[in-house]
Amino acid sequence: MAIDTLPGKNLSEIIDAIEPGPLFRAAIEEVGESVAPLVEDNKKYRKARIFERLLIPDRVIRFRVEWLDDDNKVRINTGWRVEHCNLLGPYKGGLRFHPSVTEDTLQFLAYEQCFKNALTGLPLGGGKGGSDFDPKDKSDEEVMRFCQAFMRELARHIGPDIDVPAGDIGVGGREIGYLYGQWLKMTRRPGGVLTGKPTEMGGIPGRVEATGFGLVAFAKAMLEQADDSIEGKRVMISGAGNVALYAAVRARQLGATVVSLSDSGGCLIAEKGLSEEQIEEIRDFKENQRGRFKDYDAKGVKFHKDKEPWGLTEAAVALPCATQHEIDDDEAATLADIGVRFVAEGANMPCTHDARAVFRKKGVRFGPGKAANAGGVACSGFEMHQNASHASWTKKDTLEKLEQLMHEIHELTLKHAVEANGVPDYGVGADRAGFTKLADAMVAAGV
Ligand code: NDP
Ligand code: 2IT
Repeated sequence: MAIDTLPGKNLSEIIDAIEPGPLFRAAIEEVGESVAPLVEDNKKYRKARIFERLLIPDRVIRFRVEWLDDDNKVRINTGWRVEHCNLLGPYKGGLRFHPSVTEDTLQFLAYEQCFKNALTGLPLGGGKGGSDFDPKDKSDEEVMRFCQAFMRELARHIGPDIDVPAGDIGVGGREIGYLYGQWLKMTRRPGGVLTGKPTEMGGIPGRVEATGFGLVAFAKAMLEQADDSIEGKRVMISGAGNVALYAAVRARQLGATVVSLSDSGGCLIAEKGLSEEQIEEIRDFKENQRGRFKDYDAKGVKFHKDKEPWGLTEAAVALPCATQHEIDDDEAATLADIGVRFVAEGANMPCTHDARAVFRKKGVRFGPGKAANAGGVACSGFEMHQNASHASWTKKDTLEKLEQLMHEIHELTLKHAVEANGVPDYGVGADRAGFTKLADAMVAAGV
């Protein structure tokens, strides 16, 4: 069904009309519920059909990526870049390399990114890209050849003022280095075309820490808003990648007890908390040795094969930092039962719609990824600024600015939140604050 046959129909009929995949549907239904009253009350938004127009990406680029493996065999993957909306600035968002990636995954991520980027107040549009390539079982040389092949096609679509990719699952400093190296060979144009670059190549100091540190700053603000403090709290974290590891570092720095981490093979539970030395050791194990938790052994730490941390110990704060839909309604109820009062999403959409409903019902404060994990892309915005102005930021500059910005995002989200069961619904707050910025820009830009 074409969306244009439905002017004036309700939001769910509009959503059905674009026939979204399951993840994209989950993301747009969530936003739809939050912003429906804003759209109802605003004649300009309805006349300009803002909600409908924001559902459809500006364009989706799909391409073949062909490369040679270490046995000189031809390998083929699919690559995508979803350029969702550039009303607020160049398309901006990460690249994900994971075998589970489909167009649906990237459409949901690109849509979410537009709202997140709007919340930062920086001139950033929204996009996302990636591939079904799995870097996990590949040699360094294979990863390099894949990244070079991926960039051979991507290069014609991106640029520092057009579309600026960065990292996400499976894309860290190593991959960004190879992608940027290939861009340089093809274009001779150093600068802000990618963010998360190695610091020797124009990357900003502090980008590695930014998402995890920003997440903990947001969680800290949520606790303070409730007249509480993160100090001394038991914090449960899932994932052991870029976001999770630096969330653990920062939570520990602020005096919290980090009781879990996980990878796709299982989870680590540290009943008495991970020491600072253990967190550093795990960071080296994961970042440099690319180790798996099943092979990690340390005092006071127990590995649970094929398990997620939810329910395996007690905590007051949960920071899901692995991937989408890792917490469903049953797991949300378990979290509430073991005493979790605060959930802040480090990953994008790790909690299902039903999980969020459970948190709302049980009065658990919930910080949505759009707001809580915006520190990563905000820091990417700083990197674009650094590159465009040929400047050199220090890590201190970055982390101070990040802290301030996360505080502002918390305030903005809170301002637009409604109350549910006596606690602020930050989910609604983030959707409404982001939507208002995008909608006002779309009205101003005309049709
Ligand atoms: P990484 O690739 O660095 O780490 C991902 C971690 O999550 C790994 O420990 C991985 O385990 C685990 N994981 C990934 N997929 C699955 C899965 N299907 N099942 C179980 N575990 C899984 O990614 P990031 O830390 O960068 O990203 C994590 C989340 O944070 C994503 O949702 C991403 O979109 C979001 N995010 C990232 C930002 C960034 O700046 N990097 C910014 C904002 C949000 P394993 O190694 O076993 O696969
Ligand atoms: O989901 C995200 O915000 C990211 N993966 C970071 C995007 C970016 O452009 O830094």
